[in-house]
Amino acid sequence: MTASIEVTGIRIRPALVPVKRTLATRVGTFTRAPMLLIDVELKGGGAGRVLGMTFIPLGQKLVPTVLEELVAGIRGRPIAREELGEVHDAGQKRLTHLGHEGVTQMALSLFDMALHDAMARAAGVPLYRLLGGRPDPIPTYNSCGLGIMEPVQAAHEARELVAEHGGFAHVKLRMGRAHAADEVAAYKAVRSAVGPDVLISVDFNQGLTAAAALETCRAIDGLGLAWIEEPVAYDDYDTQVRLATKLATPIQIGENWWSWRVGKAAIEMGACDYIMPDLMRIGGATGWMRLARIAEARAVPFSSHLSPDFSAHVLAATPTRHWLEYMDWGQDLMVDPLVPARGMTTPREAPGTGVEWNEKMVEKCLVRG
Ligand code: SMN
Ligand code: MG
Repeated sequence: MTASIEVTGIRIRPALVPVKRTLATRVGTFTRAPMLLIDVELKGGGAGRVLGMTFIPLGQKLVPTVLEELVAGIRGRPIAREELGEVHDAGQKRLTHLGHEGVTQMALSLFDMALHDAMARAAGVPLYRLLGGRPDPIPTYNSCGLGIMEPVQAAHEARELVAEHGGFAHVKLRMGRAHAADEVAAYKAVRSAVGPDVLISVDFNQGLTAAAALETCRAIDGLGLAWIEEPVAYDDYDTQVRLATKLATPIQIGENWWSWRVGKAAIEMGACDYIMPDLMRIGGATGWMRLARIAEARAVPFSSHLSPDFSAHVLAATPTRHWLEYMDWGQDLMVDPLVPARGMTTPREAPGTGVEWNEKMVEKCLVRG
């Protein structure tokens, strides 16, 4: 597939979008999603588009500065499809003295994602095809709710979530309550609401101390959970190795990996059974695909974190693809966003990711000044 692009500029717009269901987690309570709408502009009129979530509004101010610097580094230079990995690495090198985590890595990841989208559009193919993938339907869980809440509320929300978009067979419950008994009570309420056949995974968002982790995880280990996600601090690998060794329930981590190399090391040390990198932290499509090859060699199930419209394409090219996380935050900013049907998501056939902005909604949510 021959394609090349020449970037002439970038347009970055911050938007704050209300979320339909407030999500309380151990890394914050989300009532609005701070998004960046990114358009990379190409010579000849083409574009690359990506919607990024910066988690907190401060990120909407910091990430664009770095992104603009990265674009300045490639402006006016033709880039071939085969060069995208080198462009990613050269961009990372430019940022070395600021470090390769946090704001810099988020900007680099979005830069890489926008360039991949632009390249696929220039080639006239869907992104999954540029990456060598297949448009098979991807199993999807509904993650648009089930924050830390009382059992009665959780039961109500779980019933709603499994009924959406023709039905889901998997939901994720956030954990991190004060007592293990409260976690079990929340789980039981959700289980009785959704019945025996729906998978339930749980996410601690790093909420447990190393000292408490084994006891709390043991208390939920017999519940038949699909996975236990991020039980402790993301970089506490000793504890994660211990948990993965001692628990029957699979340990799922990865959304806070700031590079594919960290993911590789975590897999090799046995810190997890499943992995779920975030595109915006792992190094965009380049970082994701490097880790996908490592996961293939070691047969590690690979899921996504947020960004469903982009994740569907990279998962379609991931040999050990497992679950797509469906999160609708910010999707109203898009025309015809990618929505699962009966618990499955299929990447679109339009060039790139197929993302186009719903300018009416963008106008309403734009952060000005
Ligand atoms: C999560 C974290 C931050 C924002 C939204 C959701 C959570 C997840 O860790 O995996 O869904
Ligand atoms: Mg998580």
